[in-house]
Amino acid sequence: MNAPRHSDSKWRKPSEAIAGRAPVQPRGVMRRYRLPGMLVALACCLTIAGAAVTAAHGDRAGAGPPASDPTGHETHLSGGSHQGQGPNSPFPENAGDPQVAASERYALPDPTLPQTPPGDVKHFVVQSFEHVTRVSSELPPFRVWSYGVNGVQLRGTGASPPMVVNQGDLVDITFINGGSTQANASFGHSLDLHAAELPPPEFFKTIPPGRRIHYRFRANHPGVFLYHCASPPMLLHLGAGMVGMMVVKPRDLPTVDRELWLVQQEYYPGKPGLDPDFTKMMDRDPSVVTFNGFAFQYRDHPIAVRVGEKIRIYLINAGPALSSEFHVIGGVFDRWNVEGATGHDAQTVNLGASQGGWVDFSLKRKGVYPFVTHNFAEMARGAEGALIAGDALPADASANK
Ligand SMILES: [Cu+2]
Repeated sequence: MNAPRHSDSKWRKPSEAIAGRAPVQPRGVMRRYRLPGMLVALACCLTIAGAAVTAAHGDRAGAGPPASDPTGHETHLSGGSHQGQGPNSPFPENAGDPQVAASERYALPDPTLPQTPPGDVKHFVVQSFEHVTRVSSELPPFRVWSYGVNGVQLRGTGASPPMVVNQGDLVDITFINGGSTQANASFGHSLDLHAAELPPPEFFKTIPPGRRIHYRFRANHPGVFLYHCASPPMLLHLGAGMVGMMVVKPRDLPTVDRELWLVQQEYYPGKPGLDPDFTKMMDRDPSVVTFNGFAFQYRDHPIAVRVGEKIRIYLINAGPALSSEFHVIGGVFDRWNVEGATGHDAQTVNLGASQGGWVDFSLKRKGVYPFVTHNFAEMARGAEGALIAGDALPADASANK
């Protein structure tokens, strides 16, 4: 790399970049996707694919085992994938045209950790989909592969939603590879849950577009676990975006005032509108590194918190290649947990690819507190956000001044 890939605006001090920006209030509503009542049975051939991806992956559609495998609980959703060509398709015929490909609108992911679902059994329907989106305001849109969870898709970014359960819960997973026109799945995909103690060939296997697999597991171990596609080559599927976070809350976890989630994730854009660049993945050379699927989004829209409140951020470094050194500028972590190890009074937690944990802290004065990976090459590629602390200043906060 001979020169920064982003404009000079990305090289400002964090405080300069944030000044004057409106904070984001955590929201409860994300962009939602409605599963059609009737799935279309169409056989289509995909003719557009990134050359590098095709070379790396081989057969695009139809890869994987046949339907109705009794051990894997797999069933067929009538008809398989449909490579959408209609007016709502994010992948039209002229997919190489950035103006057309930009049709998926950006929507800021809510950084508030979702509630644990009610009931004794935690049900999650996880659906893969492939879409053309931006992951940075400064780069053209390209084709990202993502997951939706229980109908929530974070379209307009490259992020996939978190899942949250409690230690000891029975977790019921239905993974659907595409299964609708809008999901637009064309590759074989899979779902590998690091929290699930199951034999991978049976449960994390690749299924073709339009198929589903169902299984249950007991979430015995607390932690922040990666989920990802395990279809070969895994580097391609993870590098294309197929990663997310499952939080398994420990039984004795102290309560806090605010819980947030951040997934650090790399992107390797290819040509506009087309699949990502596998060569860049092999070279471990991402163009973009994000928190929650879009470069600098929480720097441009800082997350509003209250001075003095107890904040917990659940973290995972999805990689697939690089490490994360998570740090809140102007803050010190009172406690942290990474991969079962715990500590206190820390400035930075280090996360290798696939590792996760959480940090507990509070902010002592009003103001803006950037959070970054302290590997500044990755920060400069987009892994930078901010908290903005204000309101309800506790009476004793002056003790810290
Ligand atoms: Cu995949």
